[in-house]
Amino acid sequence: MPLSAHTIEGLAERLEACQLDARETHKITDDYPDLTWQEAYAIQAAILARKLARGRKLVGLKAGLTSTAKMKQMGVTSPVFGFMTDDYAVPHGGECPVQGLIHPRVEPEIAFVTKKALKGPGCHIAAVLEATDFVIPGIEVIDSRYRDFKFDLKSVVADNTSAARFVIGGQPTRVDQVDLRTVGIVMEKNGEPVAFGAGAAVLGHPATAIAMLANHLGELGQEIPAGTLILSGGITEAIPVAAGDHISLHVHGMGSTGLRFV
Ligand code: OOG
Ligand code: MG
Repeated sequence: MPLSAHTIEGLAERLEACQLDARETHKITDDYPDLTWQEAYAIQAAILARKLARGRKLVGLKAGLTSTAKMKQMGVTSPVFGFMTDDYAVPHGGECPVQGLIHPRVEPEIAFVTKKALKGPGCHIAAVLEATDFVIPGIEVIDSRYRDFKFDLKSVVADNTSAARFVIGGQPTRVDQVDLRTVGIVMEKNGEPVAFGAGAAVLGHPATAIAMLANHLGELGQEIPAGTLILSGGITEAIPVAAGDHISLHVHGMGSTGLRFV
């Protein structure tokens, strides 16, 4: 039986309350094992609608579970898509209070900013590169609302793909100035290198993640507007963080960004 609009709204309310109160909950699929992709994305959309109704602004989109390292870590096999609102943004070099988060982890990512709309179906890497204004280093702070950070794909989609905070910074770089497959990254925690990789870890080329997002939105009759910030997904496994940790991400030729957990 498909979930009623009332049930979807109730599940969105539960997940968002857990996010706002920084407490864990059980998976949506524990109660609704037959949850469909459409319903999972409908719950996520209802969470966004709740935030917008309170005056929050949509500031970006994200692809997640786009690297083999991430898929292996979480035991899943395909990418997922979510959003960020203005309250998720941490300033470059700024502080991120851990109060308000449950069990945060950080991910090294390449962020894209578009200068033209991207519309699926049929969106491909060349269209993404053509529509990209610049790329820039980004660190995503993920924080699953599910107990022990364990979930299945549909539950994590409903939970807005664990989105919690993010920071971007460094050198905005044109896509013809960098090879996004071979570009190397190092993420440091308190000065110690903890994650290393190259852009190709993300679906062979991080722009592929943006094309997949455009194709996903195309199925819903939506597009990626010009001027959209998009996180293309963690290049490595996510690294747990706690108050006192300083995280920095260096991307070859694209500068660095970072944040401090307090
Ligand atoms: C889901 C979100 C993953 C990424 O970059 O792979 C993600 C999770 O692992 O909690 O944002
Ligand atoms: Mg991510």
